[in-house]
Formats: sequence, structure tokens, C-alpha cells
Amino acid sequence: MDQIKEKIEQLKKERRAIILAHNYQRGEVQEIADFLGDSLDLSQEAAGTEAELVIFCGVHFMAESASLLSPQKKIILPDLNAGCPLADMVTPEALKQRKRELPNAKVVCYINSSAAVKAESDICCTSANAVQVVNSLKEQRILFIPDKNLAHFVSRFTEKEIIPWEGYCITHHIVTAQEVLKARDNHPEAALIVHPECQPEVVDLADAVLSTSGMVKFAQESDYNEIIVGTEMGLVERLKRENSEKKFYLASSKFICPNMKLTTLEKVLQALESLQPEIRVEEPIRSLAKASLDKMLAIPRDR
Ligand code: CIZ
Repeated sequence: MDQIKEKIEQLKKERRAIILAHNYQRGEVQEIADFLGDSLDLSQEAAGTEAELVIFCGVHFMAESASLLSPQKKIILPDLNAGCPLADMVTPEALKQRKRELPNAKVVCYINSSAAVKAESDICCTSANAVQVVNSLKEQRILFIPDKNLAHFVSRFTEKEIIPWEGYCITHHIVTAQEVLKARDNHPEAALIVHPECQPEVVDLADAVLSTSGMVKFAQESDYNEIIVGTEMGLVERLKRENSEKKFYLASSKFICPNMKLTTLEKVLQALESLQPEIRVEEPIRSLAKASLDKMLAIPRDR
């Protein structure tokens, strides 16, 4: 493993590349990253870096978002099969049809969606700012796509009518309240933090409902020494590494995203060698999708 890490380091320098990794990546991939974060952090980092070559260790829609914000850069996704089933639950055609049925609704699109779907939306949001984005709009009817659980969470904090899309994250949606209650029983002193992509009955049990960036902050700043984490296991690896004095427990062993786990050190090395596969969003989708992202970015970030 050390040998492959050295090779990656050397080639990265030669190519003047930067490696970005999502919080849900394998621990060993997180360790070789120059920057670790949620999808928005990573896209903004890609846009801000001087490096012209970005190895994006995440899933397809995230690399697309980086390309939207930095069209002049080469964005490489080490495994082209690393997709997002949630993002695939809405297509531009299905969205166009729904918009015809709801002509006076604004479309708020979770960042977990393709560039083509973002292009058909009015504004994007992340799990960190979904409530803020929805409340920033003057319209009363909101078509919230594609995650119905995040839509439900947002509906608790707004007066607006939220019309959910019937999508869900296969990793978060599958976890039951019963399993999470068991984790609570096993660790009675621990705080329970969960992601808003979880089902409402799981969200109801939590001490805090947070995006991954919010969870990183909570782990650093809260007085709790033990925390049960209700999101993908890669984040727990990060939290343990960065807060060695605290204890973290995964709320359910089902919190594993098979797509995030497709990226390995071998594939990162291969990507640096071959500079493939490149992710690029072409016009006119790029400008339209970027407009949805830019509207969100104009809203101050509040974790
Ligand atoms: O926005 C992201 O990166 C995702 C998918 C989750 C989160 O809460 O960070």
C-alpha cells in the first residue's frame, strides 16, 4: 500500500494535479487526498485551485459539478461506473413533464443530480443549505427533487408547500429506526447525528440532523465524547482519524455506498497515468446547470 501511495504522490507532482476526495471515500483514498469534503466543498476547491488537473474521488454528478464550475480544467473520475442511484431517479424528460403539470412551482434540485437535471431546475441546494435555499425563494410551491426524505426534512422548517420527487438514496433510505434505536441502546451516553437523506422516523430519533460537513463540525465542537453517526461509513473513518480522543459508532452496518467504494488507490494511480476517464459537461447544458448552482452559491453558506 505504501508503495502505491508513493507512486501516486510522485505522479501527482509530475502532473501538477490535485486529488479531491469525498467524505464517503475509502479511508486509504481519503489519506492521499489534498482536500476532503462534501460535494460542494470539493467543487469549490476544484474551481479555486491553480492545478489544471483534478483527480476527483467521488461519484459522477460530483465530478460534473466540478466541471460546471471549472470548464477549463481536466476533471478525472477514477471509475466511470461510480454513479449515484439517487441522481438517476430523475431524468430531464421526466422533470420537464412534471414541470408542465406544476407550472407555478419552482424547482429546487439537490446537488445529487445530473448536470442535465440541474439545467432544467431553478436552483440547486445541498443537504447543508436545503432549508435556507427553499426559504430564500419568494414562490410558495416548491417541487423538490430528487430526494423525498430531504424534501420531508425541509418541509419541517418552511411554510411553503413542498412537493417531493419519489427518489431516495439507497444507502440512507434502507436503514430503519429499529436498527438506530439498537445503536442508541448499545451506547446510551452517545449523541446521535443523522443525515437528512434518512427516513423521517430515523430523523425523529436524532439529536442533530446534519450534512457531512455539519457532522465534521459537530464532532470537533460538541462536548460529546461519544457519537453515533447515521451516514455513510467513510465519514466515520474521517471522524475517527481527526478526533482520536472521541469515540464514533456507525448507526447501522448498512451505511455503505457501493458506488463510493469503487474508487481504489490502484484506480487513482491508473487515472493519473492515463488521464482518463475525463468528465466534461458540454454547452448548452453547462451554462444552464451552472446558473442553478450559481444561484445557490449566491446564498451565504450557513452550516
Ligand atoms: O453533498 C454531499 O456531498 C453529500 C452527498 C452529502 C453530504 O451531506 O455532504
